[in-house]
Parts: sequence; structure tokens; C-alpha cells
Amino acid sequence: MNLEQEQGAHKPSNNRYITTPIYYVNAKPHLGTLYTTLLADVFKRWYQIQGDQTFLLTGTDEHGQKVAEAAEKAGMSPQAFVDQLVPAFSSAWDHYHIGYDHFIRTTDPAHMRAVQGWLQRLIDSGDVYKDTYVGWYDQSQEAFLTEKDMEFRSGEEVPYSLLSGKQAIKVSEESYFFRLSKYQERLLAWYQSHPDFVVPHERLQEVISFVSSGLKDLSISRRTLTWGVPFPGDEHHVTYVWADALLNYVTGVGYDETGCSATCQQWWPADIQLMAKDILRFHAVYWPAFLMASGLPLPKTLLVHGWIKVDGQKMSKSIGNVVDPVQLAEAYGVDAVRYYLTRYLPITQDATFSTGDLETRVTTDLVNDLSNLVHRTLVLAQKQSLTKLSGPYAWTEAEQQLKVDIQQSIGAACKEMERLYLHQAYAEVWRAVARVNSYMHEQAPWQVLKTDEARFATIIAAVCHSLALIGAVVWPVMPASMERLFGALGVPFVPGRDMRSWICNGAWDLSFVLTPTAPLFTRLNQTKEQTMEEKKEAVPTTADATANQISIDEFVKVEIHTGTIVSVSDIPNSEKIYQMQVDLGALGIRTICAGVKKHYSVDELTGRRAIFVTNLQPRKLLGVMSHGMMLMATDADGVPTIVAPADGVPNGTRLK
Ligand code: ME8
Repeated sequence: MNLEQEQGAHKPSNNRYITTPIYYVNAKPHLGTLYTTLLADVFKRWYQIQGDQTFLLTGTDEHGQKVAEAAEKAGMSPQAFVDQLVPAFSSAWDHYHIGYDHFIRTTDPAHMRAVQGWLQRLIDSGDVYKDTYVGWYDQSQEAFLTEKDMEFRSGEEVPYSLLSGKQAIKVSEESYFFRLSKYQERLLAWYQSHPDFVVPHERLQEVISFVSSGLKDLSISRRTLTWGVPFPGDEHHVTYVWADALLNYVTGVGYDETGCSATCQQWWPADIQLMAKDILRFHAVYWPAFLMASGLPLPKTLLVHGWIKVDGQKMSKSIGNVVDPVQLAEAYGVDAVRYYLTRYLPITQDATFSTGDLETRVTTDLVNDLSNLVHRTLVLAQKQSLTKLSGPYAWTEAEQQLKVDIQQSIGAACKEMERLYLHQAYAEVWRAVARVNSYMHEQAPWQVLKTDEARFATIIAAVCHSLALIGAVVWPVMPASMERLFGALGVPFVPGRDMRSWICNGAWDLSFVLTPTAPLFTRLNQTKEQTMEEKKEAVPTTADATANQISIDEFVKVEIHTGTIVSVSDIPNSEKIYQMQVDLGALGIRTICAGVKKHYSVDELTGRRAIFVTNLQPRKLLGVMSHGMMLMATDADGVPTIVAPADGVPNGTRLK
């Protein structure tokens, strides 16, 4: 493949094409399917704020045995069954403000005609031929199984699929085959020369080892099934559901029965194809081989995230442990769920979903850190009848430093977005939020307003500039809330405008027209304060000195890390406890509560380095979930003092 073909000869360089898997319509959407679709939307909006043209494709996979059986169970024809389920997907995505540009259904006649045209060309070129398939099939995954995909358990003749853990079914039928084996070496060469083809990179290794162990030709038709795209020239066969489904990525942008149309060439190859790890093989092996056989360029990157789990099991329609995304949004708000999923489910690994954790993060990050900051600023300005702000501004060293720090965090976020690590990007953005909070504490505009009105206005202006920048980069995750923020700041926000330089270089000469507004986020619920004392473990009183001893194995279970307290805030109604944002290096920034209010002021704590236990079970203190514990040593007067690591030991270093 030459370079031109690789990049897509006609695709403009600022066209960004993002896809989600097309979901089976054997049940309603759930949090797992929302997660992938949401991440796709965040990327789309991220590119939009940089002035790129974008196309986001999602849709439904409506053929195959799985859907046919679900329809039969429901006592409906497959077509009627899928027709009544599809709106559940599109309306869930609408509810979450997912800006998809096209919703493709594999039962769309145009898609079906395009699949047939494509297959006919492969038959003509000799890449598809007829033979007999004898082997095992995993119905729940709609996958033909190789020896590596199954295990025989003692005493049982029917193997279990390693893809789903379910028993396979024996299939023996005449079938059309795609010459997958022919593409083995080309695929391996592609992976070798395109290390970014799969993100995270570790997942590419699984693909390489699968392909290296030998590819057999792939059965791409089913004779015993009728619910599918009729195979061209053979009415006894329907197209294998994955061959039909994968083609949606090009038919969704205009690939038709004759091939890649002018519109298709505007968008294909895709920039990011999102999915979870369960369907990586289909996308990293079969799909590129299909594209190679069709003379089409390969997608730039497959972004493969982990699974959302509940009680240790993958959230899935078939297990039935699903969370309804629409109900979740009704309970917590669309933007709160969007934020939580983007920021707190690391794309690199499986993650457990819990509403308790969601509540905590909403309270700490959205209510305490962001919304309170916005609200306090607007209320203070209103009190002083300060509604209009415009330059030139008399920035002092404090604002210059604030600007530098914010740009650094946003720059780091941009870098993380470039490598598609959204969760880390938004952790960086929240460093900027913490920085604005600490600036506000340091500058104490509520005191300045009594003596120096001009300085007061400068401080408010600095916070507003910071908020506008933060709002722009947070817009992809929480569009509705950030549009409200821009409304309150009186800054016109046009998502399609090129904001690349705004974001990269900062914009510190804006004008604002401030309008007080209801808080962006409000506290979900408030629990009774549990004092640190209540939680303290009883100290053993036995005289036997060995009673307190623990083994080394027990000790290593405790994870202790170094960190820096980046910001500190009050918990309303608590006399003892602060909530702190602690930078734990690679572990990210965490909210950790400490009962030291009587001994330390906010200023004394902010910026201090300390040592933290990081794997304690999170616990709630006055509605704030604490994710660790700061270690303290009591001095001779009984005053707790902070234990600091030596200079030069970076944040996140584990103590052993
Ligand atoms: O596989 N955690 O459809 P599907 C995270 N039709 N993501 C999850 C998830 C979970 N617990 N559960 C589902 C199919 N997903 C095929 C795709 S594409 C050409 C054909 C998301 O309805 C995740 O993106 O089983 C996963 O890969 C996809 O839904 C599977 O959706």
C-alpha cells in the first residue's frame, strides 16, 4: 500500500472520522454501550473545538443468529423486532447529547446493496470462494472458533468457547470463505510498521500473537440462517454477520454497490474506531484484511477500552447485570454521568462501576471544585455590582504564574488527548481547576474588595479567563454545562470555530459580561459527618508484645505513596476535616480528607508534601468520599504534624 492510499488520497487532512461499534439489537443499550459511544462523542467534540471537520458514525447490527433468536423469543419477525428496539439506541444517544452524524442500520437497503456489491467484487477477484465449513461456532459472539478459542472440559464432548465461556455449537455446512490466510504476512507487516494501529499498544501484542500462530480462511456465509444480507448470486446463503457489520464503517459514509464514492473518500480511512477488547480480533484482523482485499486504506487507530464490570463480571445484556443509561442520567444528570465515565474509567483497563463512586466524584470534582468556584466568583462579582470586565488588565506576577500553570495543565491534557488517553487528559484539566481554586484562596478577593476595587476586578477577571479556557476544554465532556458557563461569563462560544490557538496559547484578553446563574452542579446528598475518631481502629491493649506484630506479607498489602497537596477546601459544617486534592504522580490527583483543620490553615497545607496510604477502602466523610489517608506523627505536645518525604523523591513514589 503506498502512502497516498494509506492516508486516503482524497481525504482532507482536517477531516476526522470516528466510529463506534454497531450494537446488536437483541436488547436495549446499557452503560457499556453508552461508554463507547460517549467516548466517541468526546473525541468528536475535541476535534471540533480545534476547527476540524468531523463525522461520527454509530448504529445497530441487526442481522445474525443472535438477533433472530431474540426475535423468535419475543414472538416477532426479526424486522419488526429490530424496528421496535432501534429507537431505544438513538434516543439514549440523543438523551446524552451524542452528536452522531449518521445512525446506520445494517437492514438499511443501501447498506445491504453495498455489502452485496463488495462481496461480488471479492468473488470476482478470487478472494472469496465456496467450500464446506466443519467446526465450532460461538453463537453469543457470532464467531467461528479456532482451536485456540475453545477448551474441551473433561467428560464433555462439546467444547466451551474461550471468547464467551459458553458452550459452542457444531456447524457443518457449505460456506463461502474469505482468503484470510493470504493476508497473514501483510497484516503482520502492517502491525510492525504501525505501532499506533491499536491503542493501548499492549493490546496489539495479543493480535500479533494470534495472527503469527497462523490464519485460516474465514467462513463468511451461513446456509442455515435466513436473517441476513442475501449472498450475491446464491440464494441459499446469507452473509456472515461480522462481514456484513464491519462494512458499515464504509457504507455509513457513502461506500455504495460500486465502491468508495466521492463522499466515502472524504472520510475514509477512519481516524479512530472505538470498541472494547471483546471485539478487537474482528477489527484488528478480519477488518484490515477485508480492506486490503478491497484496495481500501486501513483505519489510523483502533481505540480499545476495557470492560465496565459489576461485581467482577462484565456488564452485559446476556448476564443481565446492566445499568440503564437513561435512568442513570435521570438520577444524576447527563453531564455528571458523561464526566464520570470519561474521567474515572481508565481506557486502559477494566473498571468497576458504582453509583457510590459516581456520587463522590460528582460532589468533589463537579460540585466542590468547579461549580463552587464558578458560583463564588459570580456571587462575589455581583455583590460588588461588577458585571463587565474588559482589558487591558493589570496582571501581576500572581496572574502570570496562574496563566503559566493553567497552560501547562492544558498543554499536558492536549498531549494526553493526542495519544487518546482521555481519562488522563481530564485529570490534567482538573489540575488546572485545582490551581484556580488555590489562586482564589491565595488572592482572597473577598478581602481585597473592601480596600482595592481595581485589584478585586483583576482577580475576578483572572478567574474568569481561567474558567473560559477550562470551559473550552471541558466542553467535549460536558457540553450543556459548559455552554451554561459561557452564558454566565458572557463569552460567545462557537464550538466549530478554530480554538486551537486559544487552547494552546491561552486567551488572556477576553471581555466578559457576567450574569449570575444557578450553580452548574449541586450536591447530590449529604451524609452525617463521621468523625475520624469514630473510624479509628481500636488499639490492642494486650501486654503481649507480639500481639501487634504483622508478617511482611501483611505489610506489603498496605500501599503508601508520596504526594503533594495541591489544594485544600473546607467541608461545610465540619470543624475538623478538610478535603484536599493530592497529586499522587502516576496515581493521579485524588480527593483525600484529613482531620487537621484545628492544627493547619488552608495556606499551611497547600503545596505541602506528605505521605499517603493509597489503598484504603474509600470512605465518606460529610458527603465527601476520601480516597486515602495522610500519615501524621503527633509531636510532644500532642499536635499532629505532617511527615514529608525527602526532596527529590517524586510524587507517586511507593514507600517500601
Ligand atoms: O459486538 N463495558 O455488538 P455488542 C464496556 N455487533 N463496553 C461495553 C460493555 C461493557 N461491559 N458491553 C458492551 C457487537 N460494550 C457487534 C459489533 S461492529 C462492526 C459489530 C460496548 O452489542 C463495547 O464497545 O455486543 C463492545 O465492544 C461493544 O459494546 C459490543 O457491542
